[in-house]
Amino acid sequence: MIEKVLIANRGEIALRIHRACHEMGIKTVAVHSTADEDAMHVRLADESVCIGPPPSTDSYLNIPAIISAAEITGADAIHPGYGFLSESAQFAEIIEKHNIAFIGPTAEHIKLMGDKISAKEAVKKAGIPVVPGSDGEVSEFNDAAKIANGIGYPVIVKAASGGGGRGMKIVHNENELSLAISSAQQEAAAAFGDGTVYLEKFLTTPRHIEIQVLADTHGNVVHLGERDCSLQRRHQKILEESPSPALNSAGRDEIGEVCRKAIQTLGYRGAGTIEFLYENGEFYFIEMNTRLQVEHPVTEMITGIDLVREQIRIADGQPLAFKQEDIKFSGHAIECRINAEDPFTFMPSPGQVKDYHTPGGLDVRVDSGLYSRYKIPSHYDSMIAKLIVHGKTRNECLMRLRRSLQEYVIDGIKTTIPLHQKLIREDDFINGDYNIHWLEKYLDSLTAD
Ligand code: MV4
Repeated sequence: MIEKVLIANRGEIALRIHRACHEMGIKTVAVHSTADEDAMHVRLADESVCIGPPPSTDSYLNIPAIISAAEITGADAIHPGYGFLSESAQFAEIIEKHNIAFIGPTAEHIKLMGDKISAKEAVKKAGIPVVPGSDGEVSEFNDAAKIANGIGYPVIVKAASGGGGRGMKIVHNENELSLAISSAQQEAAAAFGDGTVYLEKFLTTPRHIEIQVLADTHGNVVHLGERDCSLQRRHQKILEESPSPALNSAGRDEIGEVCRKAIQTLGYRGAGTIEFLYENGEFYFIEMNTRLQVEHPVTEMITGIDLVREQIRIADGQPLAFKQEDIKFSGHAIECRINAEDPFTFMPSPGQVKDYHTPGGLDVRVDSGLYSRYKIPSHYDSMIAKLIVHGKTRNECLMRLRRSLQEYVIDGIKTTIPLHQKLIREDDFINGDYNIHWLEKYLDSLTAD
């Protein structure tokens, strides 16, 4: 039985995990850097341990310090949240060697999905549609040219150890191919210590749609529908929604069932997200995330399922409490990520919060560690809050979101709230008519005049 969970994270996600634990009667241990002594996640937890100085490499990424904190406090499980050590196979392995439960998948599955080539090969074998491209690594120009001719230009060169948009090169014709491969290889070797690259057909105007799955240790797997995460800037998501405006319930059931079966075949455990590009009615796998994601609340709002509670139950060896047919998708949910940044230049704006007032009312959720007079440290990610709103229809959700964004007061710093207020009034957004390039074009158009 899991009785005490160490939360190896900070900010809103640390609070989110704490809340699930306390509802389950589980004690929590917060870890924190010296910059986070006054953070809400430290105040809420039953116990807290300082694990190092402000830079995350010395604190939130410091595996020995975190393991020591778990041993000292007698925690029987560790939840990594997202970011930081959440996709470190080494962290998962060390935790389990210390007889502590890792609230996440096995180290083997983290490793498998961390390498984009082995991930693609594994999910393809398990029946998931992938982007046409090379079968594995490309190194020889002649092989690459043959593959590119076969699939047709444009193609994209990606780093096997990349992901999240790092180390990619778009190639429009054969003349550009050789240089793209060698520079991608060099950049990947420098950035990830692995110069392996592969080739894919470049999809020009896709949406980014991802499927949430949950798998227990008894072979039961469910999918929890999709999230549309197409609205992003420089690979940072800004707003996410579910259902996707591009999908109907038959389309959802179809791709969801493909994912459910594949995850079962792979023997995966825990929460996971299968990321697709979606273009002309077709899904193309790109990556799998082996962790809880920032945008998980939109799925919780339309399914009523507490994803963190399920993660903990799975780590505790319990079977899923529901079957696929028990899962009902209800209404529409949208999440706005609120960053301590200038809303239009995205320059970071850390500092002290003055007046603070959160929106409320029916179907309005705020996940945040903010409070009045809190000093936002400059050492970490600029996301300071998530506003998640639900409605019976997309239109009702939008009405409620407009109202909630108006109510939200975060004085003393710049935030991305004004961007959201403007964005959700755009016709293309209201019509659900957007793809992965829409937001950057929109932002360009704002600064052009
Ligand atoms: C692509 C693509 C087009 N075609 N792959 C960017 C992040 C990484 N997860 C994969 N990415 C892309 N892969 C093929 N074959 C376009 C992108 C991409 C993108 C994907 C999702 C969300 C936003 C994006 C923004 C630019 C490019």
